[in-house]
Amino acid sequence: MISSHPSPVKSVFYPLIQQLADVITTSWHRYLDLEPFVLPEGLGYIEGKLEGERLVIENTCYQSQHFRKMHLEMAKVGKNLDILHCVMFPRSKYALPMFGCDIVAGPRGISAAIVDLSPTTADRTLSPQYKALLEQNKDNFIFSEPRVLPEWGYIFSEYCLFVRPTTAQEEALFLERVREFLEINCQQALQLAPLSAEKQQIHLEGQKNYCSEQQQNDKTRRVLEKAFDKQWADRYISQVLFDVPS
Ligand code: BLA
Repeated sequence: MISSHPSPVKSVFYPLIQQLADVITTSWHRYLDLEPFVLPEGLGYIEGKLEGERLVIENTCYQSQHFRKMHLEMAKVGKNLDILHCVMFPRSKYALPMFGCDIVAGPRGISAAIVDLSPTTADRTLSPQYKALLEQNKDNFIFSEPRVLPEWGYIFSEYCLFVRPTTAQEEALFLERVREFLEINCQQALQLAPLSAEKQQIHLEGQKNYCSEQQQNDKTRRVLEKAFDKQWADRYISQVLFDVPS
């Protein structure tokens, strides 16, 4: 069963997920000129149910002068799994990286917390400005359980943080790093001039590659296929989570 409602009752999420969602939307409102972004028909608020596991997805989506789509998704799978997913897709007119964040929380705490500003250039490097800003506080963010990226993780930058936070202190530290990444990305965006058509093509290709590699994440696909079906999961991954820009 799949249904969509115009005005859903808000779910209660794992605390770090709610805090992260607040940090993300606060920074968007603070720095950017937000306009609504309308998701494909019926894919704003979603409920799916299969094998007794209920999946609820709440989407918030904007666009701005610099970003073609800023997507925050909070999902609840059954009673035990809470997910936050966020991507800022830049307009290819600007030499901007992809901001991405994913948190997976279960009854025993968070199993995966990842945040990155991923390059869209042909040589897969961030600009010197981004590097300098990301370098500044890098050494303050040390975690006891770093995680190893999957094979498609080559799309991420050397500043990618992928960890399992083990204490409330580590959760707070992760939140702080996400706040920095967002601030850096929004402030850089506001300073950039549009690119020439030729250079735009490079960043467009970079974004396409990022999206097609992210679409390979089997762990995301499995959760969605279980609650809905294969065809629905495919459509959601390719049109909402990681749509390739035209
Ligand atoms: C991992 N993503 C996961 C996991 C699940 C999901 C269940 C496994 C958790 C674990 O290994 O502990 C599920 N993520 C979802 C679902 C949605 C989602 C269902 O967003 C949406 C409805 N994923 C992203 C983004 C990034 C990302 C933006 O959506 C990075 C910026 C990364 N998620 C990511 C990575 C893993 C992961 C790298 C680990 C994959 C692996 O270990 O193979």
